[in-house]
Parts: sequence; structure tokens; C-alpha cells
Amino acid sequence: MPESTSTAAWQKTACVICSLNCGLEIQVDDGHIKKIRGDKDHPISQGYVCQKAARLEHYQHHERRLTQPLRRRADGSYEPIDWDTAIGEVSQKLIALREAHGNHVFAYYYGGGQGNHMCGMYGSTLRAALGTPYFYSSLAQEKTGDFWINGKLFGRQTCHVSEDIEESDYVMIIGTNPWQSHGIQRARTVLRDLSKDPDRTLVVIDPRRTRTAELADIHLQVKPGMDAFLLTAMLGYMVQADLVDHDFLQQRTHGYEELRDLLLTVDVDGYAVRSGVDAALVRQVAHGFATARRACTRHDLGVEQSLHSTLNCYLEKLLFLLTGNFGKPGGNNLHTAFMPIMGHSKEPEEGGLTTKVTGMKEISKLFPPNILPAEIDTDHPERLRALIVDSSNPVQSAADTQALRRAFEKLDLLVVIDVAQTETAMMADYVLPAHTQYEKWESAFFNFGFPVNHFHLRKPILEPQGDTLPEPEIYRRLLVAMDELPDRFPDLEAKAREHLENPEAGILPKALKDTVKAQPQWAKYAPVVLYNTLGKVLPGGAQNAAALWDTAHFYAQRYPEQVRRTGLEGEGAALGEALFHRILSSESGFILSIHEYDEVWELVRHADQKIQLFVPEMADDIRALATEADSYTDSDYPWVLSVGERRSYNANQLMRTPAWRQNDPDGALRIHPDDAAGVGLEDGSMAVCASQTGAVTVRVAFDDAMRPGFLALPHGYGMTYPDPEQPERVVQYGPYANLLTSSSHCDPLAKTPFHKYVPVQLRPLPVTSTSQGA
Ligand SMILES: Nc1nc2c(c(=O)[nH]1)N[C@H]1C(S)=C(S)[C@@H](COP(=O)(O)OP(=O)(O)OC[C@H]3O[C@@H](n4cnc5c(=O)[nH]c(N)nc54)[C@H](O)[C@@H]3O)O[C@H]1N2
Ligand SMILES: Nc1nc2c(c(=O)[nH]1)N[C@H]1C(S)=C(S)[C@@H](COP(=O)(O)OP(=O)(O)OC[C@H]3O[C@@H](n4cnc5c(=O)[nH]c(N)nc54)[C@H](O)[C@@H]3O)O[C@H]1N2
Ligand code: SF4
Ligand SMILES: [Mo]
Repeated sequence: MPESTSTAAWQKTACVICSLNCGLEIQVDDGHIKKIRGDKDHPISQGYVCQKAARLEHYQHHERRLTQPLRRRADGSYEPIDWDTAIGEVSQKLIALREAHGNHVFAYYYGGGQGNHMCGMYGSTLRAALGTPYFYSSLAQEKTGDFWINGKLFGRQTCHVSEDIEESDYVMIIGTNPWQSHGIQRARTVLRDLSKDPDRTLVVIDPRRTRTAELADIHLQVKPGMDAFLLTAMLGYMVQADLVDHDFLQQRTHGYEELRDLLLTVDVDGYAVRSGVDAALVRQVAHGFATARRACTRHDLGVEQSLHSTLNCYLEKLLFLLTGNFGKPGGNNLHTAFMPIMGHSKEPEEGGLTTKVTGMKEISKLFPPNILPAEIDTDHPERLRALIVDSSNPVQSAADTQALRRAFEKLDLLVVIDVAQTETAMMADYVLPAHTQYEKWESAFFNFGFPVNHFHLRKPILEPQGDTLPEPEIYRRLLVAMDELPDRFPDLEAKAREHLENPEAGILPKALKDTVKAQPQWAKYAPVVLYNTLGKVLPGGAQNAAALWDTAHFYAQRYPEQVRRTGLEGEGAALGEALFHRILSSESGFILSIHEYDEVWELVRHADQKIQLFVPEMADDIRALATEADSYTDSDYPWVLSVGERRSYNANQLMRTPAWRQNDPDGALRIHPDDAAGVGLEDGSMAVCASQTGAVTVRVAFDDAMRPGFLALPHGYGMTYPDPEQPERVVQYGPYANLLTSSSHCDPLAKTPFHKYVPVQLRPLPVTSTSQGA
């Protein structure tokens, strides 16, 4: 980026386009983002940015920004209303529904975007007020199978695995393209370093020769959906050639013998062939991984959103566990969470929660978007009737848009809290407009580092637009209107002020304790109570950050030694206060904790701190592979389409203006040229791509990096936006990909959609048709 000539100050913040949240410095001029550069002081990203960050003005300013509360009229159009009316009507409708039908009719749907997780923390109070446990989340359409496996292996579904790629000699990347999607910090630098180093090996498993695969020493161009065969073949080989780490298995794990007996029966070469990869290469990689000094794996949607989703997550973990690459540099580890984005749920047999209509079990305290249409669109007396959506656009991002739209039409109440007029907002009864992430104090809870973890609280850098509010204030007003909380807590507020002046004296903890003793029903609203007391007296208007006070104390109490290693001093509550102060004062983010590798065992949550390797449900799945079909396509739908690839200019549903994309305006369908020739398609021509669920019109782009038979469409297109030439005409830009997907084509255990494995047919579009009109 060219050096700026502007005199405006560089303000520190972070990028909100993906989960890495790289530190940024931004120059603002006349209310607009003018210049962006990486923040070298950010402790983790260290100045790194990718090309997307430079385009953040498109998030902040566009024609579909929400600037006032909206109410849907009977004819489907929207009228602006004031906040008192919006809060009053929404809260009265919630109360009426609760009185008429009970608590189970409510669901809360929270995506969290990629950089705004504070609203989730405050949103928990509305769930508590409604008494609903039904928490639907975008995480539960990708990661809940993985979380479930973690629960079995490590004891809790909150035990989340990190990868120590920079210290590793042998890195296996499975079903992810970090060059584009990131997912690892400073991805391109780290991948380039790995690629250049002759002593380190990068293996990529992907049906497409992605940019990440091009950098790899070995690319295993797996048949789409067949990773379970490939990974089982590798594990079979490791066991059969006795390449496992016996000391580690004996000292640190249970259940190896049962697993070994199962893996000894695997037909390694046969499974390699079924996965579409040369058997000698599979053995070479399995051998290389098992004998490397330090090896680790990383996986993502390519295996989570494809056949055998949960099983894939298990097999991936067995790779590093059987080889003892856990709890050491360059291996995989668990990490701490400052504010966990998932919880732990019991199995139904242990008293765990299930939904009323489909009987789906809760995993990691979340429910999958895939079951939502069935939970709403039914005559079942206990169906869902009201949905509150915050920071998510399920009409666009969840499987089977049409089914979801039909279901949403049936709701008695749909409330959307967002910064943009999304496709979901366009179906809502009430739309509540929030400050953007550059207009408020905000933070992301994607802090997945081990041994070093970090945290970054961001300050606002721009004035809020229109009549918008930060989410904590929206939730507070709803709770007050529902008569759950008073409008003010004058005594507590005074105590909070005293506390800030003398944090060592324990004034606020005592006052809160007394308050909860007198009003026990307020305990569940702690974040909002803090927001409305401590928040009001925090310096710099950092009111949104108030609930982090509790989190800081909790973290410091749980990991005191690791927090002190960062240079903070103090014991007990004093350390918590010091940590909270550091949160408020570290504009570039800061190192939260430093662990020793050995301390990873303290994060394992089985009582004996050992890993339970044998998971009976997964053993059944491994056995079932032997008799499974090799393909789920048929002559009607012969192609496997990956619906939702990450590219250089897509970003979930976050970036709405077509102008933000510097390439690929149509979100083209990638196809191998030989495949295209077979169906008479030319590069750049238009085609109709149809699945059993629906059809979209696509532009075709030849790409010889695709495995033949495999097609890809990007994620994050198909949003509506006014045509710049004719602003009154709203146009859909690029393919609306979730018209093609199905909510029943999914993992049986976690209900994760198989978006990367959608059987489709493809035919040239008759030249008279148009492509992009909405
Ligand atoms: N540019 C950009 N970056 C993003 C996002 C974005 O929208 N745009 N979204 C963010 C989010 S929310 C997420 S969850 C991450 C996701 O990040 P990724 O998982 O890396 O993203 P994808 O491109 O969806 O899928 C990764 C790879 O899986 C491969 N794949 C498809 N089918 C299979 C298969 O059967 N087996 C294997 N082994 N591989 C397969 C695809 O070819 C692709 O290269 O990206 C984040 N980063
Ligand atoms: N077919 C297919 N579908 C997919 C995927 C795929 O690969 N293929 N990927 C899936 C994945 S991995 C994910 S994570 C999901 C993502 O899907 P969603 O959870 O729907 O997330 P986003 O699309 O990023 O939408 C985030 C929303 O937050 C809003 N927002 C931004 N900032 C703020 C803020 O400060 N406050 C509030 N209240 N709102 C804000 C944005 O305007 C946007 O509407 O999509 C999934 N859908
Ligand atoms: S890697 Fe992610 S967070 Fe970092 S600049 Fe790129 S899009 Fe933003
Ligand atoms: Mo995601």
C-alpha cells in the first residue's frame, strides 16, 4: 500500500473479514476509511494482511447499511420506527409468545460474523430471559462433529485442537486452502517458509490443485468425499508397519489396543485406490508423517462439509495421536479460550438436551441450522415459533434456502439484529440496526493460540451512523422492557466507580455478590448488569467491554502462572484486575497467556488426563467403509460440486457491494477443460447447474487444477444490491449457492451439511437467457 500523505492519525483496530482478525492501522477521513495497513505491533499478525483488508470501506459504507429500526408492514414493505416502539413491540410479542406457548418456542441464531463476538456474550442474557436453550449457530454447520470428537477424546467438547505449524517439520493440510481462507495466522508467509525449507515437508489433501497445494511438496489429489478412505489407509499403514509411538500411547492414552485391532484389518492399498490416490504415495506420506521429528495436521471445510464429516475429524486426530505428535512443539495441542465460543453438552442418554421436533441432540451447546426448517415448518405442537437472529444471514448461508424461506414465513416472530439489510433481514418482522465493528468497542473470541494465546479489544474508530445502537444496549433495553431488569442500578454503579479507584479492595465483587443474594434472578443477566454499572464508569466510553471484567477474572484465576509469564503481576483478584486493565489499554492486542508444552495435559479434561482413543461410534463408521459405495453421484447428477469455495474476493455474506471484488465478479463455476468439452461448454460461457434441490445460472471458468469430475462454486455470492446504473433496480450478484444444497444431505451425527459434495448436472444455457437478474 502506498504511504499516505494524509495527516489523519493512524488508529488501531483489526480486520473483521476472517477469523484471523489481523491487527490493522486505519486512517479515517471525513467519516470514511481512507488508508489501511497492517499493525506491526499486533503481537500475532505482526503487520501481516492479505489483499481483502484493503477493501474494508465496503463493509463500513454501502447502500444496504441499516440506519434505523424497521418494522414490516402487512404488504411486506418496511417502515422506519423509533427505538422505543421497536423495543416495546418486540418485547411484548416475546412475552405474549412465552405466555401462550412456553419457553421452547424460541430459538436464537447467532453467527457472530468473523470479528464481533461481544454480542454473543450479551445475547446470552436474552436467551436466559426467554428461558430457551435453543442456540443455533453457523459453527454448527461446520465444526460440531469436530467438537463432539474432542469431547470423546479429550473429555470436553470445549477441548479444541490447535496446530503448531511454524515449529513443525511435517505439516498435513486436509481439505483447506489457507492461502485463500487463512485459518492460520500469517498464512501466506508461513506457507511460503514451509515450502522453501528443504528440511520441512508440506502435504496437501485436496481434489483441486489449489495455491496451497502448489506450494506443497506432496499433493494428494483425493477424490471428493473420499478422505475417510485415504486417512484410514494412512492409519492402517502406520499400525501395520508399526510406526506408532508406543511410549506415548502407553503413558498418555487409553484404548489403543482396540483401535489397533481394527486398523490391522484395513486394506491399505485398496482404500488408497478407492480414495483416488496412488497407494505408494499414501504409504510414503503415512511413513513420512509418522517418522517426522515434529508433525501436525490441520483440516477445515473440505472434510467437515463433505461425506463422513465427523469421522474425518476423528481420523485426522488419530494421525497426530497415534504418532505422539501431541503436547510438544510442532505438533497439535489444545489451547485455552479467553471466552469459549462453544460449551460442552451431555449425550441424551446422560440427560443431554434434544430438540422437540427432530430430536436432534445438542452438541457443544449448539444446534445445527440444518434442522431449523423442520423445527419450524411443521404442525408439531411444540414447534419453534420465534427466532432472533444476530450477526448472521441464514437465508443466504444455511443449506436449502427455499426450505428455510418457507419455514421463516411460518414464524410468528422473526427479529434480526444486523448492520446490513441482509436477505434474512428482508424477511424479518423487526430489524434492529447495530453499530458496525468500527463504530463500537468490539472483540473476537477466535483466540486459538498455543502455547502463546492472545486477545484484542478494539476501540471504535468511526462515529456511529444513523440511529443505530451497540448490541449490548439493544439487549439491555429488551430486558428492561420485558421487566427482567431495572433501567438503572444506582448503588452498584456507585460501587463500580469506587472499585475503579481502588481495584485492590474487592468493592465490586462484594457489591455484585450482595446484589445477587438479594436478587438471585439477576445472576443470569450478569453481562448486562456489568454493562450498565461498571460499563458506565469505564474510561474512554468502553462500556461494551464491561462484561470482559468477569472473563478476565475467570481466566486469571484459571491460568495464573501462564498469565504471569506474560509479565503481569499479582495474585488472585489482583491478577484479574491487572489483566482487565491490560485488555482496556492494549490497543494493538496483547499476549494473554504463555504455556509450557507439557501443560497441555492440564487442558485434557478426562479425570486421569489421558486421551480416550477408542470411540465406538467411529469404530462402527470405520468398519462400515468396507461395504460403502465409492460415489454418490448417478447418471442424472453425474458431477460432484463443491458449493462454497473460498477465493480471493469472497468473505461469507459480509461484503455486499459487488464493487468490493477485484476479480471474479460472477463467482464462476470452475471446471476442468476436458470435462467442459464433454458437455459442450466453453470458457466464459453460461450454464445451468442443477442439483436435486434447485438450480442456478453460472458462468463457466476453465481450471485445469480441478480433479476431473469435480466442480466448484464460490461461497459468499448471490447477495442483492442496487444496480449502480439504475439504483432502484436491486440485482443479485453471482450464484445463490444455497439454492443447490440440501439440509438432509448431511452428517448423520452432527447434521453438518455436505456442501462440498453436491451431486449436480450441468448444461449450456440457451443463449437467449439472461444470467444475473434477481
Ligand atoms: N476468502 C475467504 N476466506 C475465508 C472465508 C471466505 O468466505 N472467504 N470464510 C471463512 C470461514 S467462515 C471459514 S469456515 C474458512 C473455511 O476455509 P476452507 O475450509 O479453507 O475453505 P473452502 O475453500 O470452503 O474449502 C477448502 C478446500 O476444501 C477442498 N475440498 C472440497 N472437497 C473436498 C474433499 O472432498 N476433500 C478434501 N480433502 N478437500 C476438499 C476445496 O477444493 C478447497 O480447496 O474460511 C474463512 N476464510
Ligand atoms: N453452501 C455453503 N454455505 C455456507 C458455507 C459454504 O462453504 N458453502 N460456509 C458456511 C460457513 S463456514 C459459515 S461460517 C457461514 C457464515 O454464515 P453467517 O453466519 O450467515 O455469517 P456471515 O455470512 O458472515 O454473516 C455475518 C452477518 O453479520 C453481520 N454483521 C457484521 N458486523 C456486524 C456487527 O457488528 N453486528 C451485527 N449485529 N451484525 C454484524 C453481517 O452484515 C452479516 O449479515 O456460512 C456457511 N454457509
Ligand atoms: S487474513 Fe483475514 S483477517 Fe487477515 S487481513 Fe486477510 S481477511 Fe483480514
Ligand atoms: Mo465458517
